[in-house]
Amino acid sequence: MKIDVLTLFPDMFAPLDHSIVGRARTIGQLEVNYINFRDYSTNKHQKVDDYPYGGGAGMLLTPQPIFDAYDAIEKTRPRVIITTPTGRPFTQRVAEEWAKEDHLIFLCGHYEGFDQRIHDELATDEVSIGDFVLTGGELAAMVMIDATVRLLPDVLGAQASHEDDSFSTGLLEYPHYTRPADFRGLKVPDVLLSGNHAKIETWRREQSLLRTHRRRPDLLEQAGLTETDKKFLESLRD
Ligand code: JFE
Repeated sequence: MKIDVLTLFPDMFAPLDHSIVGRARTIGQLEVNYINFRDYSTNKHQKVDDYPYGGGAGMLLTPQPIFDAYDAIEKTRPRVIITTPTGRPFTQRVAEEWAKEDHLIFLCGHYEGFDQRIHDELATDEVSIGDFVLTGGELAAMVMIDATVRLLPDVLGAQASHEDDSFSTGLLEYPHYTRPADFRGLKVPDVLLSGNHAKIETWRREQSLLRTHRRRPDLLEQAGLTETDKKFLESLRD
């Protein structure tokens, strides 16, 4: 996969080098380029922002530097992703779709965002990482890049497969324990030490259901519950 990031702050992406994204690049599954679109400004002071027509607070990113930076990228119909609080929610399903692509372009805004013509002419995907307002698109782009790149073949290596990740099953993951079995009197649940794999599987499923019921009841509607699952959830109400 190739990822091009158009940003005024390429240095903000340094943390990705220390993450799974660094590994993906090392093993040759990923190429990432950071393009500072200020370099494409034809303004004598390299300005990239301007006042909003109609008035109002704040500044907007002006089309020229971004269109020119975009035109300079060699490409055959990549997704062009804008991160914005007004986008549709970024989810695991979106990451799974993007992980199938061979080229992604991220446009990272600042100030109050982009002139609408950038959205209309360049963006294929407008996505939000949550209902809060960041100061710019870089942190949101890093989150999306991390979630997408870890799904590329071989990137997680010997680490766990992502099939049971929370959200892939539609439920939150069950609690995990490792050694010691007793830490300062805090015991690992007996069932996990029992060696009874059928009982362990039932316990894990019920813990997932319990956790999802308590923390994210909205997820239960889409979760594909069995009759046994539904009976267990009913029993929680008594
Ligand atoms: C930008 C800003 C006021 C945007 C209507 C570029 N999930 C998520 N939260 N925040 C962002 C994404 C995000 C992404 C890109 C951004 C915020 N801002 C700040 C300020 C109104 C805005 O959009 C600028």
